[in-house]
Amino acid sequence: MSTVIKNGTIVTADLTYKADVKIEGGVITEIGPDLSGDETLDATGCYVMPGGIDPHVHLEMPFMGTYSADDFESGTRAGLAGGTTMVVDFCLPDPGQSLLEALARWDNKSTRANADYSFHMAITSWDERIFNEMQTIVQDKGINTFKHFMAYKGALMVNDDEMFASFSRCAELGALPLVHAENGDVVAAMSAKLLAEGNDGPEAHAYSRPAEVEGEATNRAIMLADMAGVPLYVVHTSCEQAHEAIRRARQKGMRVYGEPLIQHLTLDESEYFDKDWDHAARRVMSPPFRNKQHQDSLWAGLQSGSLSCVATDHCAFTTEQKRFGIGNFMRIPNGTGGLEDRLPMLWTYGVATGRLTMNEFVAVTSTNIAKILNIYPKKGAILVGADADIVVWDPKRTKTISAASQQSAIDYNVFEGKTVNGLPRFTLTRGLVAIEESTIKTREGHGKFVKREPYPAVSKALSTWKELVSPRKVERTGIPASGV
Ligand code: DUC
Ligand code: ZN
Ligand code: ZN
Ligand code: ZN
Repeated sequence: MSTVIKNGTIVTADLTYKADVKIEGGVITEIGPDLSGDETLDATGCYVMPGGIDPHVHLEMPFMGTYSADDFESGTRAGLAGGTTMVVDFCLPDPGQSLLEALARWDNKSTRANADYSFHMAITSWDERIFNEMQTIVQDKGINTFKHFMAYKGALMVNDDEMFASFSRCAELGALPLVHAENGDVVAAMSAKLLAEGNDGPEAHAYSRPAEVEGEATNRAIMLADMAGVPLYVVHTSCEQAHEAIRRARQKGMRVYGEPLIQHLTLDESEYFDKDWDHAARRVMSPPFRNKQHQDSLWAGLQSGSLSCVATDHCAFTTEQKRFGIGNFMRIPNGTGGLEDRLPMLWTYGVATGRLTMNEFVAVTSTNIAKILNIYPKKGAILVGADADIVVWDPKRTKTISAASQQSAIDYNVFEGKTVNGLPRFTLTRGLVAIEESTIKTREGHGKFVKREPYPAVSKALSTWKELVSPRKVERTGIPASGV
């Protein structure tokens, strides 16, 4: 059985050209003029692009006393409906749980996925068992990224010494550390003060997490990564201070990647102020939405290349779940949705406005992250041999975003009422047509775990637990010699 996508214009991160695409056995087998196959998908007037990869989602995640409402089935269905063909979820060990125990739970949860997926492993505590398991995670389990929370004190947060040790371990294993960069001590102090002063509403969440706490933590994480001799990926970069730190590090030759979210690019802090409680609480996430200057900085970063990819941090909670925080903003489950809307919103506010070229759009929604995660060109490419994860993008299709017609399991949408110009005509996951205009044809369980190989390790010799705790001489990389 073969499928041919005919009469479209292929758009990749570096090329735009007219050609048909032939798919057999879930992979691209031919690209060229006048191809034919058993099944034809008409792409007249459309752009044929690598499916989106969302590097940052939380599906059915235990968090703040509840579970995020979209699971791997509804989450990947929402993604496909919006042209996203792969997600990377965060595997989060419970307190005291080993990495491998947590991974077994995530393997179990993900069996219903409609599209391919991978995991980042979170380091939420630090001891010899975790240190040892990191090697198994990288070498046997196909996970080459480790997430560190610098916030959520008393829950997920790791301290600087733990983070530095874990970064050093990443360096020797050929893994990439990720950070949620907010100063958790300061956030905890400011939150307690706001609450004590009677500020219990959702707007206090934004006041408790100003841009400075993110800028400080981003700087700190970059310096620790430099000392450990390892690249760094900063999730949900939302402000100029964090972007500035990333830009400066990159100029010095460090491999530091920044990931703005579609929410921070298109929604601002006015969503929290002078709004009804539900409206504001539904938009409580960390980091919170910022003002226009920060948004401009993020757009500039995507344009200039100092920021690398656009994600969602999709972590959806129902209104009922958000209401756990009535009377205490610290109990409002943090998170917003966006999986279905990331590509249409970025196209509408990025490509249609002239801020991004179509090729840059593909780069920041798919190809860049495929390269960073070491899965290119299996993913993120329209090339012979690549997985047929493809979106046939119709720039003339339009809709007004509404919770009433979304795939996500929650009862509202933070982009409600926004009109998008540009939507999938077809979304294919490894050759399977999962979306045909508004018709959902997803197949539960079709999604497969994507193994990711380690990167070439910076230091070849693996240390023992004892050596890592009292480190040997640190090899610094990425900073040019003086005088350069
Ligand atoms: N931020 C959120 O808003 N939700 C999930 C975790 C996070 O860091
Ligand atoms: Zn985070
Ligand atoms: Zn409202
Ligand atoms: Zn997150």
